[in-house]
Amino acid sequence: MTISLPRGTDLTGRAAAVLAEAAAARATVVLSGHVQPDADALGSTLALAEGLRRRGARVLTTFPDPFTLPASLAWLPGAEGMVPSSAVPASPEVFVSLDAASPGRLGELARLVDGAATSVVVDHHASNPGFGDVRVVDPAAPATVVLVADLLDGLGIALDERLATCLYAGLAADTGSFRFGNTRPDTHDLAARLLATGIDHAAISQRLFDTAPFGWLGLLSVVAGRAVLEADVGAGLVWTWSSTAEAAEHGLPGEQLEALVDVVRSTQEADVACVLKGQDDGSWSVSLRSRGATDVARVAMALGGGGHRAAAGFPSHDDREATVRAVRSLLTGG
Ligand SMILES: [Mn+2]
Repeated sequence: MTISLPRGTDLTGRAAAVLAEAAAARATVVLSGHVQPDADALGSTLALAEGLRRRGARVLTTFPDPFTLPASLAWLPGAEGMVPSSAVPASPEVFVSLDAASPGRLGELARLVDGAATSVVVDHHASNPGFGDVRVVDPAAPATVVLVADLLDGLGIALDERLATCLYAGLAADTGSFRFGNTRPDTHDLAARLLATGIDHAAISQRLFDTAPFGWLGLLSVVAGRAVLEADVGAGLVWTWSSTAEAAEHGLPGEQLEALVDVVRSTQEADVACVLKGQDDGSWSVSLRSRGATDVARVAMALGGGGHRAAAGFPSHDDREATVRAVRSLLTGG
């Protein structure tokens, strides 16, 4: 079923109606976030799944392989009930994609976009090309959980502590704890609603952002120590690298590499921060951040990735020097 709507149609309302209808019919709904899900992808998935379950749907939550969650996210309510992609039907009545900027970000689950009778895409990436039958794609939304909160309202689901914990995790993560430019007045309105349910927001933030094994300090010192500043590239570039193997040397899981860019991007002399993260297969996963003057989503998209204006990423199969050269060239070439 493809639903095409004229411009300006209330897409959130339409999507809520489609989901409400599916729930009332006890339909099977499969929900997934992007590969290596972050707090927004996971919080969106778990909150919407719980809402649909309460409305009567048969709900399955999953995410693309590798099917492992970092300790910083595995505690989210409902995460324990997620199933590997191999355990979900290929042709469910409804498939919901959350926080995935493109079908490619769904890995092996991308086939459900066409395999499901109806696919619903909920996302806030500026680079989203538009896919799925029903699209709730709003680049102005600071997080996908904001769109999910609207859907839950549309479904008539009252927010409680369990739902609010999932939503707050995504909201705090994608707004940098309300520090990034994507934070709007209504972002704080939603945060207030979530806090009013009684969630322990300090504990949520500590688990998400301020908890790492002692080995993290050793890894950080090595990676920060080898950072290179190229102040004359574009509005300034600072870059460094690490790898899952190096993280392991410090007794850390690979996901610990994700937090490195948050330290590197504080460099005053560089508008763009770039961290190359070597993967188990020898390829690079590259994180880009802008302090405001550079559209790093444009850079990432040109190199086969995607993201937001101030935070984006791309994969690379080139060597380290060639990968940085490609970034440098896009930053200077305009
Ligand atoms: Mn997001």
